[in-house]
Amino acid sequence: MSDLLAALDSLRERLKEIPQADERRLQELKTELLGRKAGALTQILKALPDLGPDERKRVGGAANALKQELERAIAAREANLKQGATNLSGIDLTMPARHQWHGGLHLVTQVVDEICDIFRELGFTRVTGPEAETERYNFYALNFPKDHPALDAQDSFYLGGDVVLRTHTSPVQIRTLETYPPPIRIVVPGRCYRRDPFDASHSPVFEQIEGFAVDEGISFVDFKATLATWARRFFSPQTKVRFRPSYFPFTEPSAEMDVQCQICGGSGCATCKQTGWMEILGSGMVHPAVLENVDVDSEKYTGYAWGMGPERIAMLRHGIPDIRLFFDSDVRFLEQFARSTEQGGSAPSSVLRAPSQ
Ligand code: 2NL
Repeated sequence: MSDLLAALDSLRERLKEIPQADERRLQELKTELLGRKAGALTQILKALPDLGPDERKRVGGAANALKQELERAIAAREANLKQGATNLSGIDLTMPARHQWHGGLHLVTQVVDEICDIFRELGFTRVTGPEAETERYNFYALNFPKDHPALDAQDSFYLGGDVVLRTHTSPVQIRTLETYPPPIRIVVPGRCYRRDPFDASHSPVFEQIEGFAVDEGISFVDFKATLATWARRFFSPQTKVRFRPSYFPFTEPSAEMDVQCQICGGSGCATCKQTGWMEILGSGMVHPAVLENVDVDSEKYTGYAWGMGPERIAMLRHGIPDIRLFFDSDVRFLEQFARSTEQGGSAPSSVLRAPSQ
């Protein structure tokens, strides 16, 4: 008999489930507990005739009391659910959902992806590599003389010994040349570090994209045509470009590329300092010494290379006056450029990691 009372006690526990049940669960509970054939309480009531009179009275009384409680709880929940369903008629199901912010890509990230995607169409593979480099990869392989000022701790961040935070992404080109035979066409975006003041036009941490092509028979014509094609796709089809002589240790000859000012169209304004032109990148034909440093035959192979600053390009394109705005994380600034990642903002199409040996 105490078995039956214990069974009633555990059935009483199940009362708690009723107020939480949805419509379907409530029907299941009704059958499980009060079902005419297999209901748990019905089973107990069925056992009553086999008991002695005293026991029958005690168990029967408790069972009937519980049955009433269960029935009341179920009826209350049924009424409750029905009321909820009726209330739904007052709700406008066509009302647009509340706006939700899903985040977006930083303007500099968008510019990097856009630039690399255009070069991808022109046959260039996107490659990345380490930010901590040895002097050999960051300087010597690139034909920097031992006494070049960039090798000074005043100008670069040394991590100890000959390990330095890369000052440009060129080491990735060296690693790629060491690993893959030409023809090579790559674009290399990534963070770089220089001991520069943090002012309106400098940041000690900045993004760079370098590009690099090495093959048989590459000439200055290929280089000009490729970069001019990129500029017209990135800025606008009518954009004019010009090349001015320059100097870098790793290219010969070297050139700066300007594009027509995107703010005034070439007539002269504050952004272009009244010149009508904006300097976009430094470039040149790969110096034969750089190729020889990684055992590429400079008689057989030639190439071109360039380096550009995505922050600077984003600033010129949008008339942003201060590079520090990119690092402040002020949402009022950033959200002006934030295409939601769900509305066409895209991840880079594909990235190859340069092997580290
Ligand atoms: C600039 C100038 C430049 C390169 C980067 C390069 C890399 C190798 C060999 C030859 Cl491995 N050149 N890169 C060439 C010319 C210019 O960057 O003003 N960047 C913002």
